[in-house]
Amino acid sequence: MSAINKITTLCYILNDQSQVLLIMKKRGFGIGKYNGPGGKVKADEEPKAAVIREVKEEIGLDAADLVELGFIEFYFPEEKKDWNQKCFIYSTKNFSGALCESEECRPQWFAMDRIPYDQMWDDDKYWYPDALAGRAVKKRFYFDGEGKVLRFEDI
Ligand code: 8OG
Repeated sequence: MSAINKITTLCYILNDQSQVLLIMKKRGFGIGKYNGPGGKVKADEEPKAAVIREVKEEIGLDAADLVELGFIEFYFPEEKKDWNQKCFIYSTKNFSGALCESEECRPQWFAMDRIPYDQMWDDDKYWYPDALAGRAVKKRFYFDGEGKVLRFEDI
């Protein structure tokens, strides 16, 4: 198995109406897909600080009291091994500030039972139900070159 090449983060912001805030990525990696806000962890940065920074940059909110839900490892074929990553997952119900669209993405609330899995990464349907219910997530996914899940396992 090739090595992990980057550390990334995702944050699931939940409101009192059982909705989750997703972003439609307008550019870069994952363009055209809904995802949680988040992104790459910089050198010398803690994952939790990184995800707070990304939420602010991407959608203008200050996220607080983050709950650590675990992590997911993504492994790609040899020619795409640069994408191999370990992604730390967080959620929170505590946020403030004005929600806004950025050049990178457009935020949108979704009812938890109406997640648009057909417009998301192929793996998401396998672990969102746990993450959105606040259950720990520790999984490893193996993808083909087109981003389709070949198999996955609990760690
Ligand atoms: O900084 P950048 O936009 O490159 O970070 C990529 C973001 O995309 C990061 O938050 C992790 C996330 N991401 C992947 N693959 C997958 C995936 O298969 N599912 C989900 N939900 N997110 C992913 O890179």
